[in-house]
Amino acid sequence: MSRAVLSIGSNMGDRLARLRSVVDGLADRVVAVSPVYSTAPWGGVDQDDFLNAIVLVDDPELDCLGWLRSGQAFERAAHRVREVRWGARTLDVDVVWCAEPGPAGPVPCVSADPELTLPHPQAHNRAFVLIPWLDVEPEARLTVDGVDRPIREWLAALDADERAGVHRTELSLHRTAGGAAS
Ligand code: PH2
Ligand code: MG
Ligand code: MG
Repeated sequence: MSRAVLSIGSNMGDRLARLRSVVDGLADRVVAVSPVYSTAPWGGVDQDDFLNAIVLVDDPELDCLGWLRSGQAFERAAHRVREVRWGARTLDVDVVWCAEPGPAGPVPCVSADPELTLPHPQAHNRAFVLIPWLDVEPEARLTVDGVDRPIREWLAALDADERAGVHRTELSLHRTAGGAAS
């Protein structure tokens, strides 16, 4: 069993369809999906606004690296090319947090591997991650440089400007009984 928090984002082409491709592809592994947010670009690159959401997932077969590989497969299917750091992209699937089972409950993965750094090293700086994450997991906590805090506190510590760039939309990624997103 491994449980993960995935941040999904798109700012090129049919952005909502890109996000839906992930939720549909993850299918029964999806535990919860946040509302969809329209978000100002983070990171200083001049580009179009993103749509962002958070997906909570669970799969007995996948470890944390497995979630990375799964996310990369969705990115390839969206014809993503490696581009400017923090620049425009058809689809980005980031593993924000992941936990594997331990004797006393899930144990968060901590990794400094540049291919998959966990928790995601920028998650606590990104309102476009923290706001939708709070929607689906209000009690979640995140450890940054040895400091463990509820994500609502990491969010409160951000500049008001960061939070002001994140707007909830009426768009939905929820799946219907037939399997398609509504
Ligand atoms: N992703 C980035 C860089 N900047 N800004 C927003 N608002 N949303 C993103 O998903 C995003 C970004 C690179 O991964
Ligand atoms: Mg990213
Ligand atoms: Mg990424």
